[in-house]
Amino acid sequence: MLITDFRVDSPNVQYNEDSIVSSYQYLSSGVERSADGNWSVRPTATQYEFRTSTAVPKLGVMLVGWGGNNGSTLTAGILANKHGITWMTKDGLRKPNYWGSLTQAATVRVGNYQGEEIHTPFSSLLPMVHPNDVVLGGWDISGLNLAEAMERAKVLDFELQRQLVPYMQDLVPLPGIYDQDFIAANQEERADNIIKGSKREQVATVRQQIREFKERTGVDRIVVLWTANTERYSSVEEGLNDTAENFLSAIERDEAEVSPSSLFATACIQEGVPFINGSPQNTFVPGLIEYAVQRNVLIAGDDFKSGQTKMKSVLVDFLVGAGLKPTSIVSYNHLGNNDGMNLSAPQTFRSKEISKSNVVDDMVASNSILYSQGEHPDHVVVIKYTPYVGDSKRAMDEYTSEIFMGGRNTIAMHNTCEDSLLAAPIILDLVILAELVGRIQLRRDGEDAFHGFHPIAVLLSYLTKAPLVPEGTPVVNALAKQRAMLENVLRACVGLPPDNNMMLEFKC
Ligand code: NAI
Ligand code: DG6
Repeated sequence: MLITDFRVDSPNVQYNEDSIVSSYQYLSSGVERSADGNWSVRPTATQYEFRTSTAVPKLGVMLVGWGGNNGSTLTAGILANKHGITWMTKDGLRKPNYWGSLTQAATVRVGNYQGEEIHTPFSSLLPMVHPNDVVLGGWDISGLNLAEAMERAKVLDFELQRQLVPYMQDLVPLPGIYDQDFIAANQEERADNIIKGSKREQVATVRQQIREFKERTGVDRIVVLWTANTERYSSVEEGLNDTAENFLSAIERDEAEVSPSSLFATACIQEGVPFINGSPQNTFVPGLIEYAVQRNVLIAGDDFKSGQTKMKSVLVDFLVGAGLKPTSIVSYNHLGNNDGMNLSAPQTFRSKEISKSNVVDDMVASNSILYSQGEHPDHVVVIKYTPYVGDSKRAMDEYTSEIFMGGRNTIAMHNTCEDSLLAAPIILDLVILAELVGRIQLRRDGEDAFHGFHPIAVLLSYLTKAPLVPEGTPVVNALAKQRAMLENVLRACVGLPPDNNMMLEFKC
C-alpha cells in the first residue's frame, strides 16, 4: 500500500513552521588495530541533529547543452507532464510520466500496517521541488530553438512533438562557450551560438546570464547542470590548475588548457550556484574543487549513470557479493546520436572509457577471498558510432565469472533503449536532490552551530558513473549501497531509522 502524506510520531522529531528538526543516533562501527596486531571492531553511536528547511523554492534549472538530445527531451517531458499532453501511437494512447526518476517514480518502505507493507513515494520523505514547477533555461553552442532541437534529436513520437512545438519554439538557448580543442571536430558545424572574448570575459558573461535568468524568471534558486558534449580530459599540471589560486590565475592568463566546462563551473561557484557535471570529463580539476570547497558551493558529478553502467553496478555487486568471481567484463555499445558522433573522436572517447571502466573497483576491492592484491577483472569498453540507430542505443555485455571447483559462468546481455529517455529523469533527480541537499543542515554532538553537508555532494552518487568525492572518502559504485546511503540520510532527517530488512517483528 502507498501512503503519500504522513508524519513521524517521535519525541526525537519536531515539525516547525518552516523546518523539520530530528535528533538522530547514528549507529556505525569503527575498526582498530592494537600494537600487537590484533584487530577489534567497535560499535559506535554518535548523536546528530538534522534541520531541514521545508520552504520549497521556485527552482530554476539551467542546462549547459540545453539543445542536445538530453536537454530537449527533458524539456519536452516536463512540458508534456505539466500540460497533461497525451498522444496516440500504433500501440494506443500514451500519457506523460516521470518513470525512471528515483524521486518521482520510486518508493521507500516506511513500515508495516496489519501485516501489509507500507511504502511512500521517495518524494514524500521530505518536501521536494516538483518537476512540473521547475523553470528551465540554459545554453547551447547551437542556436536552434527547443522545438527544432527536439525534432533534430528524433527521440519522441511525432504526434507528441507536434503538440509540444507551440510550448517549445520560443525557448532559445543562450550562447555557450565553445572551444573546438575540447570536443570532437565533427561538432564544429553546429557551433553557431557562441560567447566571444577571453576566458575571463566568458566567465563574466556566464555570470551575467545566470543573474539575468534569475531576474527574468523570478526563481528563488538555480542549479546548473552540464549535459553538453563530452570533452576531452584537461591536463592537470602544477601551477596551472592544481590549486584554486593557480586555476583562477590560469583563467586570467587565458590559458588554453582551461576547458569550457570548467569555465561554466567557475562562473557558478562565483555566483554561489550548484554545478553538476553529467559528462565524464575532468571538469573538476583539483584547483576548481579547492575553489568550490573554499566558497562552500555544491558541486557533483561525474557522468550520468543511466543504462549499461547502472546494470554493471548491480550485476557485479551481486556476483562478488554471492562469492562468484567476475574475471572478464566486456561492454560493447553502439549508438547514432550526436553524443555517439562526438565520442567517435579518440580523446572524447577516452573520457567516457575512463568513467565507464572504474565502476567495479569498490566491489572487487571488497572481496580479497576472490581477488588477490592488485588483481582485477579484464574490463573492456567499446563504443561505436552507428548513425542509423539514432538515440536508440544498443548495449551488449558479456560477464565471465569463475565459480565453484573450476567452473565458468558466462552471462550475456543485450539492452536496447533510447539513451535520452534514460538520462532525462536522472537529470531531474540530480537537480531536485541538489536543491534539497542545500536545505539540510546538521550538527554532530559537541558542535555549536548547524552547517551544511560537505560541498562535494556524495549523496548524489546513485545518479553518476564516477562519483566525485572529497579526498579520503571511499568511492561507492554499488547501486544498492548508493541508494541506501541517500535514502537513509533522508530518513534520518525525519527521524526514521535505516530500513534494516531484519523484520524481527515477524520472527518470534
Ligand atoms: P548531445 O550531443 O545531443 O547534446 C549536447 C549538446 O551540447 C549539443 O546540443 C551541443 O551543441 C551542446 N554543447 C556542446 N558544447 C557546449 C558548450 N561548451 N556549451 C553549451 N553547449 C554545448 O548529447 P546528449 O545525448 O544530450 O548527451 C549529453 C551529455 O550527456 C554527453 O556528454 C553524454 O556523454 C552525457 N551522458 C549521456 C547519457 C545518456 O544516457 N544520454 C548518459 C551519461 C552521460
Ligand atoms: C555510449 O556509451 C554513449 C554514452 O554517452 C552512454 O550512452 C552513456 O554514458 C550511458 O552510459 P551507461 O553506461 O550508463 O549506459
